[in-house]
Amino acid sequence: MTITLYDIKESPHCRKVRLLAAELGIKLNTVVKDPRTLETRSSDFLAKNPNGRVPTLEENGLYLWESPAILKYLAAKVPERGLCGKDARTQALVDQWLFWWASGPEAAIDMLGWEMIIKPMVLNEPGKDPAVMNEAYARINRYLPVLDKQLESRDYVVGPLSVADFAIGPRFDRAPELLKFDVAPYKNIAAWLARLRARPYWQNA
Ligand SMILES: N[C@@H](CCC(=O)N[C@@H](CS)C(=O)NCC(=O)O)C(=O)O
Repeated sequence: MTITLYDIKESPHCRKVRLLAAELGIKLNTVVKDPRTLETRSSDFLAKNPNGRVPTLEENGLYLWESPAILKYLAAKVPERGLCGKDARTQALVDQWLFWWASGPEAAIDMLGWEMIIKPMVLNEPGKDPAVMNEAYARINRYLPVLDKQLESRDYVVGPLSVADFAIGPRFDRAPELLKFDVAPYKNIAAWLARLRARPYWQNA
């Protein structure tokens, strides 16, 4: 059965999905839908995802959106890898970190992305409002010590490799360059990212 990913190369949310598919050896049929040209606002696309956003996954009549849900769906296809957690306890911890990430730090990262990239480069608006950016940086810096502490005694976010690593790790890849924040001071996060980035597909996914 073909799995289609509606995708755009520059989207960090889409990249999470491509990375996990590479890890699991799942072949995706990628179809570019570029929000900048409003391809994601066509009635055809809105029927697949009423939010008009990528990533959106399609398989055999299922349309799935929100990257953490997509990550879990793909991981569930290869149960022997256990990337959703091998037991109820680990599964609950995977979910905890997914929800924490999406509702807290990632929301602040997206706030920065909107202000620093989308407004000035896509919407032709000034953006870069210092008040908004400072609020986002303050939130990020409140959350990163939590992740750093978690990684003090673990190789990956919940211990063994899981979808949580794919939800969180890729968001740091272009952060220094594009969003002007760096995790270098967080030694455990930096070491964990080095482990993820050593995976052979990581740079090109
Ligand atoms: N929470 C969503 C965020 C998806 C998202 O923000 N996608 C962006 C591309 S990175 C998009 O399609 N934006 C177009 C729009 O909002 O109109 C996820 O995790 O999948």
